[in-house]
Amino acid sequence: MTSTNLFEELFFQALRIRLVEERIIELYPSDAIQSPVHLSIGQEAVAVGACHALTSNDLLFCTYRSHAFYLAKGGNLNEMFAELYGKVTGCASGKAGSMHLAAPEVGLMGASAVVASTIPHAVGAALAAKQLGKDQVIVGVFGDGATEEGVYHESLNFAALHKLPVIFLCENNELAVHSFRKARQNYEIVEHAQIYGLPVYQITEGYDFVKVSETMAEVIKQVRSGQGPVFVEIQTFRYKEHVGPGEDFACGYRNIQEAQCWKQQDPLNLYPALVESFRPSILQEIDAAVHFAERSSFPSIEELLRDVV
Ligand SMILES: Cc1ncc(C[n+]2csc(CCOP(=O)(O)OP(=O)(O)O)c2C)c(N)n1
Ligand SMILES: [Mg+2]
Repeated sequence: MTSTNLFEELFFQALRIRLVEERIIELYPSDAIQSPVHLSIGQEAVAVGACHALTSNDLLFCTYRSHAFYLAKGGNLNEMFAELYGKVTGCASGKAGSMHLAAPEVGLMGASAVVASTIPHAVGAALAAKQLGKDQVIVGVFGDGATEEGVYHESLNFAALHKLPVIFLCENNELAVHSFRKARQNYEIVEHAQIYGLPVYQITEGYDFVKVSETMAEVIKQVRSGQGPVFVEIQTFRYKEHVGPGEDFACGYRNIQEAQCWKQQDPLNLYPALVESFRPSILQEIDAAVHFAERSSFPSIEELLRDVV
């Protein structure tokens, strides 16, 4: 594939995620969506670049902000909208909602509302992959806030000690809800990760999906060859409020200029002709997925305890 084709392919994926989330914003006031939503608008390039270099055999564990990763890993769009609507045809039969999407058939093993809680799951899966001799790379995705949790540190240490095939992927948007990283952390994320003996990569241009994908391809190759875990920090920017469909610049904790700076570098804003060429087919797909969710049924009472252990 030429680099132009790679750019267009990743652009398409990133635009698809953005248009899906913009549809969620449009639908939200109707109350048809039955769960809180943590949108990834502004952060799409991380998911798109990271997933491009993975195979469907590779596993991914992520956070409540996971629409982008679900779609980039190949999760079914109809099942995603149905899940948001709380319908039985959803990817978790309508019982999980936006914060707990999963598509194990394509390697998206789960997401969780509890900060940092899927990091040890990724490490456990990596331990299993190593012990069973599987040719599998596992990725654990988390935010900058998760690096303050004890289980994060235990996970890095264990993975490094046992040379597990896991990538720790930190989506650093510098925020945990309304609190800036500098007000919470007396360490630099990659410097601290190095203490555990992990090789680290840092990408400051987190809007550049080609750069993310090329770096991740190199990292994945390294991990697949059995050299042990790697840590990747990607700087990114959340355009919307922490949770919900709106913006929060009026709250006063951050300023809109910073967002404007990031938006000026965002490829989805820089190539309007490409957006227009891809938009009709994506909107058609989204219309069909929303229609699928609308005409699906809510789960019956018998469904309540199915798959619950
Ligand atoms: C263990 C735990 N503590 C606190 C919370 C409340 N909480 C929800 S999201 C969040 C911020 C997490 O920030 P970060 O990890 O950077 O992810 P981001 O939302 O920026 O993607 C917090 C503190 C929680 N869900 N779980
Ligand atoms: Mg954050």
